[in-house]
Amino acid sequence: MSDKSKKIGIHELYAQGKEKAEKKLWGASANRRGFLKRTAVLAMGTALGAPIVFGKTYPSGLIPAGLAHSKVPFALPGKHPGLTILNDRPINAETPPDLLDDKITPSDKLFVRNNGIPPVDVDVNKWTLTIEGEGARQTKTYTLAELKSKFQQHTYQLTLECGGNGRSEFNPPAKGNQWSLGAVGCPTWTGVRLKDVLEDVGIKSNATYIGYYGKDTHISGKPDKVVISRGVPMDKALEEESLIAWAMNGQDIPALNGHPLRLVFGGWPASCSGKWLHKIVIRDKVHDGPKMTGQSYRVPCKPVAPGTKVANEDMCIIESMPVKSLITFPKTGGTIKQTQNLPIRGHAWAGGPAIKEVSFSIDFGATWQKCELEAPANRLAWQHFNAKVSFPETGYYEVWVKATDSNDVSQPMLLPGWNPRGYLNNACHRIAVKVQ
Ligand SMILES: Nc1nc2c(c(=O)[nH]1)N[C@H]1C(S)=C(S)[C@@H](COP(=O)(O)O)O[C@H]1N2
Ligand SMILES: [Mo]
Repeated sequence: MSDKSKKIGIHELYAQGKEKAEKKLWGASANRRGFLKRTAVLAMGTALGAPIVFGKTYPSGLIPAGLAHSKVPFALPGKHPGLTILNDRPINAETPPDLLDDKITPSDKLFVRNNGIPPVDVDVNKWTLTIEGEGARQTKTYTLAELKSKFQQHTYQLTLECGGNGRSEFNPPAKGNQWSLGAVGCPTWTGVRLKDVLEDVGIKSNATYIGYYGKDTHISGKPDKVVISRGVPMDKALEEESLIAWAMNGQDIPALNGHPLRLVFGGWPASCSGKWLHKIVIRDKVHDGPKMTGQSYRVPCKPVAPGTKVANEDMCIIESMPVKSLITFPKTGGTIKQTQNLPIRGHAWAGGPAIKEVSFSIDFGATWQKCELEAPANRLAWQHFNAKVSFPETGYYEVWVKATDSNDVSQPMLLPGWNPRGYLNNACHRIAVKVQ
């Protein structure tokens, strides 16, 4: 379901073959008794926005009345219809750059990257968070209400970017979701400091890493199979901006983004920020949950030629994300009728350092001019830039934007180092402009 132009009605899709339609929409069809398989019922519940209570006896082939007038692919519940759906099982959707124009990303415009199936039966009154592990002085469980009342609450604007954002440009191509530019966003997050909670439990001197566990379920349908369990080293875990959050932009976190509780580590691969959070382990070694080991979220420790096979032991865990920027206005491909003072704007960020300069080029990187740059709302929030661009005559141009961080590291103009899984593409964003 990657081709958005092929939007058809759900009846039409089912008419072309019920089994095929169910597999396409829900990932599975009938079980031996003619009912819809459990995983498909879960996926259908996500599209409907509520769990199907009597899903056990949902007949295969039946179009849910709640979606009878839908076009497929469906708009994702709680999400802007302009998001580009890359995959629907699990759900992965990115935000086109022009929809990321807000200084604070609205909740319906934050991308979605799911590795499994979100929990459909969330009861906030029963939700708990347990902290345990070799590096914890005790095992302790908090209810959501306890977290909210016991610890001081903090709000930060924090940038989340998937480690694979920009993957679609690598050659030879890397497997995985073919993210282009929009697996990034910067909403505000409210919660408690992870540090305060870990200190309340007690951190032993052997503590090395934290790891998370979420309540999503594996795509295979196996109830005990962990979807993803990643984490961060203790020094990142203990930073002031590292949050256990329950709110995005002052409201409940959207279901697809981890309601009712998630970790948020601004500036690090968003895969560290566990959604539907119910357990944190304090480890005495580097956490080794699913997608923490092997080649996942790792790049070659030393640069390699494109296409090189790299042994696991030569792959290093991605920590903070590199300096990057995005032009959110104007939209690429537009025609303008002015040669003077075209406003451009967007955001720039890096995974730890602040941005100290953003510049633009209209001559393919030969010369650069400075943009105006705003200070971040807080550490690890993206920064806004704007400029007025004048063109010498009518014709085709590309506007390129390049950010430089406080360590004097700049974005590469074109593709950075190839890596087997296609992470960390922080090449300059380019937009096409025709001046008539
Ligand atoms: N429990 C859980 N947490 C998760 C994931 C997941 O699939 N399950 N995906 C991770 C990845 S790879 C990314 S990029 C971010 C995406 O966050 P978002 O969907 O809120 O944008 O969540 C991370 N946390
Ligand atoms: Mo990700």
